[in-house]
Amino acid sequence: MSSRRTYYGSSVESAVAQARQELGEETLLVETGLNTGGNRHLGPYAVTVETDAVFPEPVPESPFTMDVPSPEQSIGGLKALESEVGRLSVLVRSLAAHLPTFSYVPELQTAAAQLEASGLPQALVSEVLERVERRLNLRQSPVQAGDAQIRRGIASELESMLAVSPDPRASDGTRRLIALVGPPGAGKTTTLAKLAMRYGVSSRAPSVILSTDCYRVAAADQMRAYAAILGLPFVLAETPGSLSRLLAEHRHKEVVLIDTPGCGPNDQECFEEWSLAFAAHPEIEIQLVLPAIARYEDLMHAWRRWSQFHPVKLVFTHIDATRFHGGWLGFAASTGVPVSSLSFGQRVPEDLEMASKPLLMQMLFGGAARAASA
Ligand SMILES: Nc1nc2c(ncn2[C@@H]2O[C@H](COP(=O)(O)OP(=O)(O)OP(=O)(O)O)[C@@H](O)[C@H]2O)c(=O)[nH]1
Ligand SMILES: [Mg+2]
Repeated sequence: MSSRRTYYGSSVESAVAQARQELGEETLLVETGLNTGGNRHLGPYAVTVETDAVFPEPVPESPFTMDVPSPEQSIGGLKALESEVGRLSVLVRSLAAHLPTFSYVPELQTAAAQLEASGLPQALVSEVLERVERRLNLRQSPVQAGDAQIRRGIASELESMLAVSPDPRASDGTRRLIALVGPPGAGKTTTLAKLAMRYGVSSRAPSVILSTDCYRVAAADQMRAYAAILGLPFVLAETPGSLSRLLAEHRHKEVVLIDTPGCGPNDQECFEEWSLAFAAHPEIEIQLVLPAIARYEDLMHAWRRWSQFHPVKLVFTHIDATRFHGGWLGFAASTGVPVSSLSFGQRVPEDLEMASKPLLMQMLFGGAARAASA
């Protein structure tokens, strides 16, 4: 049985073409004219054709039509969704990190904001302030604590979480062997030169500077030049295997200072080889050199990587390049590893200070806190 069907278009020709494409060239045109119905959005012209084809019942158009995406579009969409969810979860975490601040007693709220702004991780800020709150009985006491008292409380809690160890450990009673390890550009070579001045030249102890930095072209030249200026002998351990031999050759030196290459994340081989070579010499005190300008999370990341060398002390450099000292202090408190020294600039040897708790607190609060905690 034949039936009639209407097609629409921007012209009669395009409506007919559409009908023929769908129903075949033999389609019989029965009527043409202007589209005056309620579906004018389909085109101003209408053509009606007769056909024997059977059509399913038209499904009413839903006001909530949805395009069905192709598989490629679905994958792209999922990826976009995934990245949006990731972005939102970071945002939520960072917002959540600030929420507990509101539960501090009013006396601690300014201190909380200042400590967080310094880069001290939020968990540590909460821990310190909760301790201060208990110690000063701030929830119950009707007497308001003054700023100086709160600051002293914070300094004293933080000091109890931090360790310092400025003097190198003496193995065999007198010998001091120090190796500086750490990320590229952290300041290992410069710091080693400062230590060489302090422990080698100033103390007049028989000393040697040893470098294992033979990976990059002329890398050891910087250390060699410092050794020449300081008037100390310099030796280069060209392979991890040669470390033991050179240490044996210099066993009568009281001070042995070892510079190492800043193996990056892509130098895994260099990393593995040297960490094994150092593991065979527990008499060497390994100090991890890290830039104070790095964020707490970056320092933690570096710690996970460099702990393969089993560092027993921390040196923070580039202290002069930041005003926010909570990140590295929080890192030192979280790891519990003692801080040995702080580097405040490039000058050898002036810009190195041995670590002390008052100095660390001074960095966090400025001079007033140092006086308060002293
Ligand atoms: N402002 C400032 N610059 C520093 C400090 N310590 C080192 N530097 C500078 O930072 C740069 C890198 O220092 P290096 O001592 O060569 O660092 P490194 O860790 O030996 O670097 P690699 O051997 O390449 O891994 C040099 O220009 C230093 O002068 C510091 O405490 N403050
Ligand atoms: Mg170096």
